[in-house]
Amino acid sequence: MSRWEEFYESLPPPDGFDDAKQRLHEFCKRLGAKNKIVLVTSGGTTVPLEHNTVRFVDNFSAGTRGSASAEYFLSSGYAVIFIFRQKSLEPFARHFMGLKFLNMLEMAEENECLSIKVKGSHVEGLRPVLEQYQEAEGSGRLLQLPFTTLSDYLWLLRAASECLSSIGPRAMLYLAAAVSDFYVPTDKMPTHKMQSNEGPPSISLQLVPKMLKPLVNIWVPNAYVVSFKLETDAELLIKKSREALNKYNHKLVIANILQTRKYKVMFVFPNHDYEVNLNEDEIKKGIEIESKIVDDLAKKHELYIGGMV
Ligand code: PAZ
Repeated sequence: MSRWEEFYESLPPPDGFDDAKQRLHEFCKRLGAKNKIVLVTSGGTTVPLEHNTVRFVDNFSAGTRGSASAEYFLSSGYAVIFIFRQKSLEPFARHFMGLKFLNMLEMAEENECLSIKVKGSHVEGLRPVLEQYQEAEGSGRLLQLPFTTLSDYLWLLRAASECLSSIGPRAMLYLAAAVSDFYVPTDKMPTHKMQSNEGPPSISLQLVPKMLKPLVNIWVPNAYVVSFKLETDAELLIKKSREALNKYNHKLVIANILQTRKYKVMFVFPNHDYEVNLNEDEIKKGIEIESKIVDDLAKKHELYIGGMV
């Protein structure tokens, strides 16, 4: 048995997994015959430190990249499977979150009747978001499946990839989630909450096997697979992206640096690379880099489907 198979053996599928699998099958069956389908992964995975989990290791990812990209894929005609970290940003809903949402509203009292409405200054901005959301809902082209832990994520990733294999090159995988490289094996985890009166815990993290390998070679071999690489040291970015391409044989790595990820990424191919960025003017206008990323990818995917790359 390979390391990745052993890994799945050791981690039970999450609650509700059969239902998620059923929804994936139904989605791919209904839309797969005629459409391009993209799997977008988004947000960070947690790594539990106890079976009855009170504490866990997490990461910074807010789900901006994935949720914004999902919207742009929908408006480019794709059906979208959105596998996202529970409570991270979601397509469309991201425009209405937290104080940002409350600041869009105002109260009005007329004939002793209180109503709450969207402030006039926000109506035009929200209209396209609502229209796109209603279109995506109406056409059933968006399937959202949440995860929390690394294990939840990996089970969903494999199930979605296997479903997508039925549509061959019309499938794209856009793996933007920040997935932990380390985990605590089930048999090394305490059952109950760690107690501080027992002294500082010694936690031994193990390496998670790289799932890109079976994904590209076994689960969904004909899809257009795009992975993301995040680094904090710019010196490593291109080198590590190329290493990943050589190792896993997928199509493209989108490489980004933590601090500049919202306005600059590198598209890294086996033999060339280029920057996709936003200029000052585009940033001021509120243009999102994901619109450019998706635009570029949709063209490349079309060439791939036509057998040109
Ligand atoms: O979710 P977000 O918008 O805050 O961040 C996006 C990102 C940096 C997680 C994504 O662009 C990315 O690089 N994902 C892969 C991370 C990695 O495992 O290297």
